[in-house]
Amino acid sequence: MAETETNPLRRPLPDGIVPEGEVTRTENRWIAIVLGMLGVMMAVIVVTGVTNALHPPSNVEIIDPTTLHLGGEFAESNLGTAAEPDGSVTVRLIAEQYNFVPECVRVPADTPVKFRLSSADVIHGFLLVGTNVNTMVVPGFVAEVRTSFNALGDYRMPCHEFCGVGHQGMWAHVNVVPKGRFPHLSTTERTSCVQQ
Ligand SMILES: [Cu+2]
Repeated sequence: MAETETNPLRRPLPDGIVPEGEVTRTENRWIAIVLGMLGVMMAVIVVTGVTNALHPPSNVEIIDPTTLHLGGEFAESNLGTAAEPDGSVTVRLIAEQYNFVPECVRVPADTPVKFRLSSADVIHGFLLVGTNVNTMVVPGFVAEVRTSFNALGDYRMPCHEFCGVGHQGMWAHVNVVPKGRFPHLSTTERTSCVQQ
């Protein structure tokens, strides 16, 4: 004789109620699947890290974030907009908690613009609304983005990677002026629109 028939406490479950044993089995199955997915993701992070296969989203160009300000391309006197011999301009910026240096850059309209950025501390983001410019700024790497502006005016430039408690205040501007109003710069001169 079956146990269920002799045990008065074992009454058949009402319709729609799943037996407890089956619930436990289903939960255990899901726990195993989730742990497996976590394991795969951890393995991908560790393997790509150990084999140096983690790539920042732009060009792979490394730089020492602890000595950015001491000399070389990202020294303070070299930041801002520089004119290139071919008529294009290069804008160099440092992203740091919680601002961009310089916080306002001026560029001519209808001209190829190359942005080069690096971070002095943590990961920041660089986004120009309404353009193709959208990149992460990862410490240890130079982020490079090329664009050109055909509409004049001020483009707001928010940091779009959460970088700490002051993140929401991390904004800068790109000021696009007509070609004729952009100053003629020698090879060593830099310009910005930061008010002194
Ligand atoms: Cu930031």
